[in-house]
Parts: sequence; C-alpha cells; structure tokens
Amino acid sequence: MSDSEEELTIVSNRLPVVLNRCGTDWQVDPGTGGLVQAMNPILTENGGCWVGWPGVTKEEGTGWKPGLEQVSADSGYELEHVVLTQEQLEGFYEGYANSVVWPLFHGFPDRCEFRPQFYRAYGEVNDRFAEVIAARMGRGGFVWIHDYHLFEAARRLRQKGFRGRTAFFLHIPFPSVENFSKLPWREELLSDLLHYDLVGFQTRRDLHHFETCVEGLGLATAEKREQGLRRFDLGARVVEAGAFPIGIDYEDFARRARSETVTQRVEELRGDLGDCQVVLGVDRLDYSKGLLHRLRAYEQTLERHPELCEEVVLFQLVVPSRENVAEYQALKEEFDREVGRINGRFSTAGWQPIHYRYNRVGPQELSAMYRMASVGLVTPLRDGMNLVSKEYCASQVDEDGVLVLSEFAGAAEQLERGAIVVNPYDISQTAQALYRAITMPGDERRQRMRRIRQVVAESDVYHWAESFLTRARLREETVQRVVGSEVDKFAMPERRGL
Ligand code: ADQ
Repeated sequence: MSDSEEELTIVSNRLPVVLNRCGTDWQVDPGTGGLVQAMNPILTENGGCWVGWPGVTKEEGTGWKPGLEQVSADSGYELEHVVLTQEQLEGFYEGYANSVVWPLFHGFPDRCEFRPQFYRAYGEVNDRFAEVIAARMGRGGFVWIHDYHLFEAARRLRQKGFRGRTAFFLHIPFPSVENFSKLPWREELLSDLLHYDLVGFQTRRDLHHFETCVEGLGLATAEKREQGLRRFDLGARVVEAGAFPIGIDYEDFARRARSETVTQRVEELRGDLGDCQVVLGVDRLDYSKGLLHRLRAYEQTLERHPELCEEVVLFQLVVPSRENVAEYQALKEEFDREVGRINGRFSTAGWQPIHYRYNRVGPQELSAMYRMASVGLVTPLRDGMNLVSKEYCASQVDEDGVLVLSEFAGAAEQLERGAIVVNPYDISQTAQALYRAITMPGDERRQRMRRIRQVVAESDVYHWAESFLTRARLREETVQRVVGSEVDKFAMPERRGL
C-alpha cells in the first residue's frame, strides 16, 4: 500500500451516525454534514475507520450496536465507538468542552466556568478515546483528530506507545492571547496541541493567534514556511501549523438548488410571500451567532426606511441546540420575545416583518430558502468558518443574492471581496449594509455573487480534505519521529487540576 493509499483513521467527538430510539429498538442511520461528505469517499476508497462517541451513554445500554455494525458494513469503513458514562459526558462535553473552551474560544470569557472537575473529566474522556484508537491502530499509522473536544488525544496516544503520525483540525476559532491567557490550563492546552505533527486552523487569523500564544507563553518559536505554514522546532521533533479553510460540497448544493423539486418549492414560497424580498438567517441557536444583534439591526433598517415595510421579510431559521442548558433556554426565550415585539411593532394587516421557524429542515427545503433569498444575512459575533454563508452562495444559482457577512466569521477571509462585510456589534452599520443589500442593483449583485461563488467552488470540502491530508502525509519525509521518553520532555511538569 503506497503512502497516499494508507488507511486513515478519523476521530471526532461524535460518530457520523444518527441514533433514534424506537420503543425498545434503535434505528441507526448514517450521518450527514460536510465532514461526513468529505471523508466518505476517502475512507471508502482507501479503507479506514472513524472513531467517536455514538451519541448514547453507557447507562442507555448497547441495543444500538447491531444497527451501528450495519451502517459500518454499508459505508465500507469501520465505525469504532467510545463508551462514555453520563457523568463523564457531563463533565467533559457540557463542562469543559462547552462551558470552558467554546465560550473562551469564541471571545466570551465571562461565560466560562473554569471548574477543575470539568478539566479532570475532559482528561479522562480523552484518555478513553486514546485507548480505543491505540487498541485499533497499535503503534503506527496515521490518525486525523477533529476539534476542541480532543485536544489531549495525541499526547495520551503517545503515552500509550503510539509512534505514528497525528494531525489535528480545529473547527472553531483560536482566541487572541488576551482571551486565551485567562484559561487556568493554558500551558497544558498548548503543549497538548504541540504533541500533534500537524495542527490545522480555519483561518490565517486563528493561526496567528495560536503562534502568538505559543511564543507569548514561551513554549516555542515559530518559523515561517511556504504557503503560510508555521514550523515549531521542539528539538526532538517538529510541529507544523497552517490555515486550511473548510469548504462545502459546492456541486451538491448547486445541483440541488437547480433541481426540479427545489425550483417548484421556490415558486411556492414566493407565492406565499407575495412580492417581498426575503432576507434569510440560518443558524444553530447559540450566543456566538449574534441572533439578538441581528434582530436589532433589522429593526433599525425598518425604522430608518419605512418604505421597506410590506416589501421585505426576514426569514429566520433556527436549529435547536443544547436545549437542556439553561443559558440556551434563556437565549431562546429572549429571541422569541424580541421577534414578538418587532412583529407587534411593525406588522400590518397582510404583512409580518419576521417569519421564524425553530426546527431543523430537510436539505431540499433549506436549498429552496437559500435560492429564494435576495439577501443572506450571516452575522455571527464569532465563528470558526460558518458554512451557512458558503451554502447560501452555492445555492444562488441565479446569482442575484447578496451576502452580508460578519467580519468575525472565518469565511470573511475568503469572501470579503464579494460580500458586504459588517461588524455585527455595530447595529447601525449592519442596518445600513442590509439596506444597501436590499436595494443593490442587479448588475452589482451578479458581479459580486459570481466572484464569491467561484471562491466557494474552488475551495470546496474536497479541496480542503485533500490539501490537509497532502500536507500531513508530506511531513513524513521531512520530520524526525519522536522516540521513547522524548515525548515527555514536552509534557508539563505538573498538570494542574489533575
Ligand atoms: P456550526 O457551529 O454548527 O459548525 P456552521 O458552520 O454554520 O456552524 O454549520 C451549521 C450547519 O447546520 C450548516 O451546514 C447548516 O446548513 C445547518 N443548518 C443550520 N440551520 C439549519 C436548519 N434549520 N435546518 C437544517 N440544517 C440547518 C462548526 C463551527 C463552524 C464551522 C463548522 C465546520 O462552529 O464555524 O464552519 O463547524 O468546520
């Protein structure tokens, strides 16, 4: 087997499956989403394995196992599950991952709960993942680990004798040194990342933040390499870091948007809305997505331009997320209240300014909304990349939509030349941008949209996976391997909180 055909092991917090309980049985379906779509062809072609948590805890039993085996057999690669208890899940997932790393890395340090027990649970669960990976891979091979749930996996894997190559991709932003420094376990986290051979970020800004943190905390010095890569020489080994902006399956979105079913659905939706222009928001319910700021900006647009009343509607789709967390429930309540207030303030007999749906919609419905919308309003306060902005553009097959995009979405680095870029904290500027988008002449719309669509098409998810994997594999020839106890040279003398 040549290097490029080498078996690949992917690791992410969740396995790419959807489990639903039907009475006492389980229905197990293959997952969807960009990562699955990108990895499927590679795993199917070269063989491989996906390691992750199946989505149910140890206490819920193992009735789903036969279904998982079936999905594994159908997909052509193995699915290796990691068993977690309810208690581990709470400390690791709801605790450290989502109440420490998520808010801190998105620039909300005041929302963080820096509890040592969360950090301990995180370590325990990362160790469980490392055990499962090591049991499968032995001492060698190539493993690609994803996202902020698994910073420690490479270090723990090496402690178990693994000597193969490890790569990591962070889907969320990497914070500035000011924010990062607030983390009680900051040196530990950086040292954990420096146990990987290759660390990938979404944007050059994230890479720069990482570099500044590593240098600022005195762990290593970065050397600039080709294609913007950074190289950290740690003596016993070398770590590379780079920006690899994730993409979407552009062709799939464009094809679906052009399909007969979607074209018909667009007609129906347009019929329902009369001649109104549609401004579309599509988000997971999360404080990082800037939903309340967006409502205020829309309200200000209507206030300043009353002539837009009965001419425009904001269609906001929200996917439920972390529904059992009080903070998210409060956000939903406030969002509902604000929608009600704005609708109460501006509605007329036959027109309502905001149409709001709080559910997950199927791919065809989503595609119809993307195609129908004259403006894609994507204004997160911080976002690793933001796939919605790219999906909107790929679905704009008539090329007459305008993307209004937050400068704090990773996507802005690639799409700034065609989008109207805004600071979502600046309500007045966002309102002006929205007005400009709604009233933009057809020629300018097409010119801008064409430019963005080209970027989204060229840097699709396949391009992302291939460029990351090529870099990770290239490194084999250029990098010294870690031997024996040299791994521990870089471990923290005392890992606080453990
Ligand atoms: P997310 O925070 O989940 O991803 P995003 O990139 O916007 O954010 O992806 C959301 C996905 O959910 C999109 O594919 C979208 O189509 C889908 N979606 C949203 N609303 C929906 C609805 N009502 N019905 C159906 N589907 C809906 C994390 C990071 C991002 C990064 C991605 C990928 O937080 O910054 O872009 O990973 O790396």
